Amino acid sequence: MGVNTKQMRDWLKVYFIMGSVNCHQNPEDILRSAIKGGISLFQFREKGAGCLHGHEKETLAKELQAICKESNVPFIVNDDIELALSLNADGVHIGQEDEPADVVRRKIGGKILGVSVHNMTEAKEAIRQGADYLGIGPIYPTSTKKDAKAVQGLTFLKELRAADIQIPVVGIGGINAKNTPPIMDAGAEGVSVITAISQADSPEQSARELKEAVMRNVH
Ligand code: FQP
Ligand code: MG
Repeated sequence: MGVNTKQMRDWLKVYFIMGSVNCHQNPEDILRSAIKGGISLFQFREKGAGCLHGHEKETLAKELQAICKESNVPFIVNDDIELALSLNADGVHIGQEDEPADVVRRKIGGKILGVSVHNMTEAKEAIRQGADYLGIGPIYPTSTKKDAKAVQGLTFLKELRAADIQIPVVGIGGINAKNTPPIMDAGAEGVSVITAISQADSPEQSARELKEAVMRNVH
């Protein structure tokens, strides 16, 4: 376990994920607005058709990390453990197709480790291997991730809580302020979004509405 559970639960409330391909405006401006609106955690996910690589990816990561630092919003890197280590990021997020969680845990020491899981076997394994939180989804239909699994709704999240597994969890996939309450009721600590903030007319307002929806339904 890398971080304090109570702190982790708080960070997961409004978890914004983004990379350059998700943005129709300048990514730095979107991140600044999202932070003003109240996001609690940020994941740099530079992935998908037309994404940046190498030096350009690293430069954008550094710029977004600096913006997070100003506001004490932890900066998580998706998939790219080497980048996370070289930037001294606050943590990493990995899925089932990425490096095994126990290997990543050894590489990152006490940094935040998030793992995507889709069933009880994967969840128990991720916990055993040192995950600080789990990402569960897609809760609702999404078109952002081309290789996303079938929509799973809230069934698995409810199953996890019914089994009294209390690791911090964030829902992901097709989430907005309006459809947030059932996710919180099912036992999540918070919600994770890409599109709802990155492509909103006002990322700040969207982040604020997500935060309000989470706070009204926090358990
Ligand atoms: N949950 C979360 C989080 N972040 C993610 N990036 C994913 C799930 C998806 O490896 P993965 O992780 O299955 O796919 P990809 O690397 O394409 O994102 F919990 F943080 F919200
Ligand atoms: Mg991944």
